Amino acid sequence: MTDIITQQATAAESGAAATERFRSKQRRESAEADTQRVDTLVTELLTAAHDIIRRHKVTYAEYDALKSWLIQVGEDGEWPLFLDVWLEHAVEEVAGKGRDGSKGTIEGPYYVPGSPQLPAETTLPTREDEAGTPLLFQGQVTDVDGTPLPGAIVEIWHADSDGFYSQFAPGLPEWNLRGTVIADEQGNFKIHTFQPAPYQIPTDGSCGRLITAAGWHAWRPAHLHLKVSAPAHQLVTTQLYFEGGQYVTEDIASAVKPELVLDPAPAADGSGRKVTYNFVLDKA
Ligand code: MBD
Ligand code: FE
Repeated sequence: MTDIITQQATAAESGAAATERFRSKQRRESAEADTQRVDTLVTELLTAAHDIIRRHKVTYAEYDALKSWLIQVGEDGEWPLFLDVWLEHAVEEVAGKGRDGSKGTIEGPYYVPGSPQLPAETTLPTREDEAGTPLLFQGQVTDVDGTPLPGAIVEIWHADSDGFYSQFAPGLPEWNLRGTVIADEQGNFKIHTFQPAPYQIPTDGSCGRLITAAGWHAWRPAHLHLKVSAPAHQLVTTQLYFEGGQYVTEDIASAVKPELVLDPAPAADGSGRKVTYNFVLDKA
C-alpha cells in the first residue's frame, strides 16, 4: 500500500541524508590535491564560464539569480543530487573506458554500504505489505574468459513501487530493498524483489527549481542499482533498466546504455516477472 508518510519525502530530507552519506564516504576516498592539476581543471572550467557569459551577454540579474541558486543548493543539501544527475555520467564514461566486462554506469546519491548480507537465493528486505509487481532477478558472475567467480558479491539497492529509497525518504524500514547478496560456488544468484517505479527528482528543492525554470522533466527511468565484485577482479557499479519503461530514452541523469536494458518475462507461475542478467568482471 502507498504510505502517506513516504509520499512526503522533501528535498531537504533526502538532500540532508545524501550529503551526510557522501561526507562519510568522501573522508576515505577523496583525491589528494595536485597543484598543477587543480590549476588546469579550475582554469579551464572558469574560462568556459567566462566564454558563456560573454557569448550570451549574461546580465547582473542573471548573475545574481545564479548566486542565489548556488547558495540554496547547499542549504537544501542537494549538491550530491545535482552533481550525480548532471555531471557523474561524464566521469563514469572516462573511468569505464577500456573495460571489457559488463558496462557500468553512475552510482547516484543513494548508495549505502553495509546492507544486510544475504545468501545466493534470497528475498530482499521488504515491508510485510510491500506493494508492486514481484521481480525475480537472477544471473551469474564470471570473469571475462567465462570462468565462474565463486565468492562474488552482488550489492543491490533500488526504489520501491512509489519511487522512494530507504534511508532517503521518511517512513521506510532502514534496509528496505537493499541487500548484499553472496553468490554461490558457481557465481550464481537469485534475488526476489519488487519492480521499482521511475524516480522523480524532488520538485520542492533547488534541483526541482532548475528543472522547472529550464522547462525540463524531473524523471529517471525505473532502475536497479548494483555493485558487483569478486576477489582479484574489478568492482563494477551499474544500473539496470526495463525495456519499454517510461523515461528509458530520456533519463534526466543520462545514465542509460543499451546494454543495461532488461526485458523481463512473465514468471511461469504467474507471480510477477523474471529476468536473467549475467555480470562479467574485468581482472583487477
Ligand atoms: C537516483 O535514484 C539516481 O539513481 C541518480 C543517479 C540520481 C538521482 C536519483
Ligand atoms: Fe537511483
